[in-house]
Amino acid sequence: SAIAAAIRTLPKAELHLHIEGTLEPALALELAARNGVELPWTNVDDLAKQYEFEDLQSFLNLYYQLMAVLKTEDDFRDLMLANLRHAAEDGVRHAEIFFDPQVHMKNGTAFETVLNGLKEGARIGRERYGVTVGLIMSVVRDESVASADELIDVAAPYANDILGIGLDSAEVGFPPHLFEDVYRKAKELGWHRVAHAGEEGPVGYIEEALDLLHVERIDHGTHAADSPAMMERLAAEGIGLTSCPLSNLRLNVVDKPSDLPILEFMNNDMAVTINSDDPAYFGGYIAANYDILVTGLGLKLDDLARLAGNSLAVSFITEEERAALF
Ligand code: ES4
Ligand code: ZN
Repeated sequence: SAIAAAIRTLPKAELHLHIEGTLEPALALELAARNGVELPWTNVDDLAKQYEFEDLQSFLNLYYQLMAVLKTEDDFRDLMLANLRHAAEDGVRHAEIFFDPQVHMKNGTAFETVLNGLKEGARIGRERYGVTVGLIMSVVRDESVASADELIDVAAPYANDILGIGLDSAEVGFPPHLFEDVYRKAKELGWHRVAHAGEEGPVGYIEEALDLLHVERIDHGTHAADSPAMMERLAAEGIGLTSCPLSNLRLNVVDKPSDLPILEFMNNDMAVTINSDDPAYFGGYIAANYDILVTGLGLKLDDLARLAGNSLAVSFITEEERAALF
C-alpha cells in the first residue's frame, strides 16, 4: 500500500533491538552446522514451529538456546550486517543495538570476540548502507549481580566502543534496584543508561529505573499505561519509551493490537518510539512494527511521522552525527 511504502521512507532511528534477536532460523541452523553446535532441530520447518510463545520466559528459552550457535567474530559481523541491510530497507538512519555479553561468555566466547565482530559489522554496514550504529551492552538481570559487576570490569577497557548500558531478560523478580551500583559504575564510564522496565513488570519497576538507575530511556514501558501519574512524569521529564508492538503482541503483554497503549502515550505527550526488539522471533523488522499501528490502531501517516521524529529526538546521536546524517 501507499502508506506501507511511505513508512519505509520516513527517516527513523531503531532504539530497541537485540542483535541476537535478529538471528533468523535458517542462519541459526547454518551456524550450528558450521560451528559444531548441537540443536534439537535439523531443518527450518521443525525449528520454525518453536516460534509460538506464551510469555517472555517461553521466548527467552528459545532465544538463549539459539544464541549458542554464535561463536566467531565473523558470526557476529555477519549478524550485524544482515540486520543493517534490513534496517536500511526500512528507512533506519541510526540504530542503537543491544548485545548480551554475559550469555556469550557463558557459552565460551570471549567478550572481545563479540565486541570486535559487532564493531566490524557496524563499520562495514555504515559504509555500505549509511546507517550509524551505537552498541548498548545489556546486563542479563536474571544472572547474579556479581556477574554484572564482572561484566563491567571486563568491558571497562573498551568503554569508548560502548554507547550505553541496558538491562534485559526475565523481568519479574529482578527489580532495577538490584543494579544500582552497576549503573553508577556505568555512568562513571561515560555510558548512557537505559533499562527494560514495565514489559511484564509493574509500574514500580519503571519508577526504580528512573530514581535509582537514572535511566534516560525506558525500554518497553508498556505498563506505564497503568498509571496516569507515571505517564505524566515520563512526559514532563522527556523520557523516551521504546515500544515494540509486535513483541508485546507475540509475548502476550497485550491481548490485541487495539490494547497497545501507543495512542494513549502520544495523547499524553510522551516521547514514545516504535522498535522491533527481536525481529527474527516476532514476525517483522521495524517497518512491520509501524505497519501494525495502521492496520491495528488506525494511526495515520502524520502520527507515524511524529513517532519516527521521536525516535531521532530521544536517540543518543550527537549533534555532529545528526549534522552528518541530515
Ligand atoms: C528481550 Cl522481548 C525481551 N525482553 C527482555 N529481554 C530481552 N532480551 C531479548 N529480548
Ligand atoms: Zn527488548
